[in-house]
Amino acid sequence: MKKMLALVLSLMLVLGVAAGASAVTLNLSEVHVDGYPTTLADLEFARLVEERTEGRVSIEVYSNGSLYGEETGAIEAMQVGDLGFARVSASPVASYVPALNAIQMPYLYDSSEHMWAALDDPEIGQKMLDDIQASGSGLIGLCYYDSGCRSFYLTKEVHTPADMAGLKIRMQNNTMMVEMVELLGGVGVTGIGPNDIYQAIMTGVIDGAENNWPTYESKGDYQAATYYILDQHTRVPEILLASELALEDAGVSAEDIEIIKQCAKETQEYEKEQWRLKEVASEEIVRANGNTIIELTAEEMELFREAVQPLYETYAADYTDVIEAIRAVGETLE
Ligand code: BDP
Repeated sequence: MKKMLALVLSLMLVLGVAAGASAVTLNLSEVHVDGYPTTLADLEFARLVEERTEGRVSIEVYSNGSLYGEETGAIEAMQVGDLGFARVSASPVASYVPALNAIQMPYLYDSSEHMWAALDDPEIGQKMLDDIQASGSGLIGLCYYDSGCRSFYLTKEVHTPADMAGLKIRMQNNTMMVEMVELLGGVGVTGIGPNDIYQAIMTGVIDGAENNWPTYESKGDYQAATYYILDQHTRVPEILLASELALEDAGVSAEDIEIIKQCAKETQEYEKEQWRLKEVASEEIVRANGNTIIELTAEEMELFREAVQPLYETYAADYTDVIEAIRAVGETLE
């Protein structure tokens, strides 16, 4: 009888330990295709988290917008705890955390090095990541990824803002970005997810959109809008986000949240390397397709730059300290 009791007790203990250490699986939403730099980084993040938490936290990556075709949907799902993670552009996140506009103002950075020097700065980019959570958004900013420069791609040849008059252009869900295109003479259209842009151009709902070389190429949009106008209006970093509520509901410990943050940071350099390779490869594909790539003259570029300056008054007036700090970082690089 005693033996029996001991057996039952030890069985309960084993089961109890197993239950206490039970693994949780959380989903990660990604709009890009498999093999895209951010998707590769998501997978690397998932691999590291699984390894470092010794299986306590597993992350399932859903690419190509298969969970949420629009990033605002993913962000809102994270706010209510329905989704664990998402890799999104900083642009739609600014609709929930307006301070984020300060790191994606048009013509703010002189180069990729400039942007990274600002994002890596503890007082600028890292503070901004912390502010995402501190703002009460319910989101945890984990790290940034590279996304190059965004330029317009259209069904029509454009060299100046005047040429853009009346063109309907798909923009990300961010009112500043919509106003930007309006200051340039176009009409901003939102609510179209990255997988639906091709069709919207083909059916004449829009005359084009704007993005970096890899998205223009990998979504196939380069086959619908063949003029790529290198006005390079913004550098918008990508952000890997976690949901405070989803982590809490899943019972992820504070120690494991620290591990998750650390793993995310470690994937940043990996994504940047993948980005460098993909940017070149995508440009080659688009050029080989015979698309018209429009390099603007210095004067034409200046027209774009000047037209969007009012946004600094409307959207960055509360964050002049951040803008000045970013500019100061740029000066140290010159
Ligand atoms: C790409 C970003 C992606 C955005 C997309 C867009 O990587 O996160 O969803 O732009 O324009 O560059 O919606």
